[in-house]
Amino acid sequence: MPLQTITVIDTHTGGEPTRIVMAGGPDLGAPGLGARSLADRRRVFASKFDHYRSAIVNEPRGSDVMVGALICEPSDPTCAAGVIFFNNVGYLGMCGHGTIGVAVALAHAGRISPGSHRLETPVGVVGFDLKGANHVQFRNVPSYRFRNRVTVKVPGIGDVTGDIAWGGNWFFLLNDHGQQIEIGNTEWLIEYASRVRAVLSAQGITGDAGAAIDHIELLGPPRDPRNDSRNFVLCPGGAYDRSPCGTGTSAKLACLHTDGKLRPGQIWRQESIIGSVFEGSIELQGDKIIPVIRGSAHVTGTGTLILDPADPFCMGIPR
Ligand code: PYC
Repeated sequence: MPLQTITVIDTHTGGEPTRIVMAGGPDLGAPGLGARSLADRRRVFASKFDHYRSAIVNEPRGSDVMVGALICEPSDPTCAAGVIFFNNVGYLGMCGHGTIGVAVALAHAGRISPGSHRLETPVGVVGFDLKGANHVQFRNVPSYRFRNRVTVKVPGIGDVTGDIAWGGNWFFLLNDHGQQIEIGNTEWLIEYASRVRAVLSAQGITGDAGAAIDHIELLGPPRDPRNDSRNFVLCPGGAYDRSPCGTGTSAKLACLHTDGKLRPGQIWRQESIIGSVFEGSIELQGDKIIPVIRGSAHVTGTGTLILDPADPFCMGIPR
C-alpha cells in the first residue's frame, strides 16, 4: 500500500466529536463495486474497506468517543451530499449530532451556504436548515416506538423496564432506573447500560425485523429547570454520547408522542449528561413522527490524516 492522505474536518456538537472525511476516503461508488444507494455503499464500506473506518476513528488517531462521517456522492441529486456515519466498532444508521457537525463542516469548506439542504444517509434522506455558521435544525427519518414497557432481569441489577424505539438507530429507553445521571457516575452508567444491552441481546429482544438494539438511553430529571429531561446514552462501542444524542432524542420524542405527552410543534428540551442541549419537536407522518431537532456544532480542527504503511498501527488499534 502506498502512503495515503485523508482530508478531514473535526467538529463537536454539544461536546460529542465528529470527524468528517472530505476527501481521500474509500471510493465506495467506484464502477466495479456496483453500489449506488447509500445503504449499498455502507455494505461495501463494511465488507471491503472496514480498515479505513478503524484508521480514521480508532486510536492512535482517534478515540472510542469519535464518530466518523464519510462524505459521498449522493444517489439522490436533490441532496447536497451523501454521508455514512461510523464509530469505533461499526456503522450507524443515522447520527443526529453528526448531521449537525456535517452541516457545519460543509459550510466551513464552502460547499453549502446558510439555507435549506438535504443529506442522504443509509436509512433515508434528512433535510436540514443551516442558520449562520453553527446552528442547524434537521428533520430526521420517520421515528416510532416499536414496543412499550419491556421488562428484563439484569444480573446484579434486577428487573429493568424500557421501551424499544427507532430514531434512526435502535434504542432501549429507561425512565424508572433509579440511577444518578451525573458525569461523576459515568463509569457505573456504562456498566449498567452495558449489562442491560447484553441481556437484550442474549434474550433475542430486538428492534423491528430482528435489528440489534445497540443504544441504551437512561432518562431522568434535568439539572437546568429550563430543560425537560437529562439523558445518558451508551453507544455501540462502549463510549457514552456527550451530546443529547439526536437519534436518541428522536426515539424519546416518538415515545412521548405515543404516550400522549407531546403534541406536534410542542418543544422538548433534552439535556445531555454534560449539560449540552438539543431542542426537539415533532411533525406527524402517518403512524410515525418526524422529529425536528435543533443544535449547534463548532469546527475544532481541519487536517490531513497520514496512512503510512510503515506504521505498525497505520490502520488503527482494533477494538
Ligand atoms: O446524535 O444520533 C446521535 C448519535 C448517535 C451516536 C452518537 N450520537
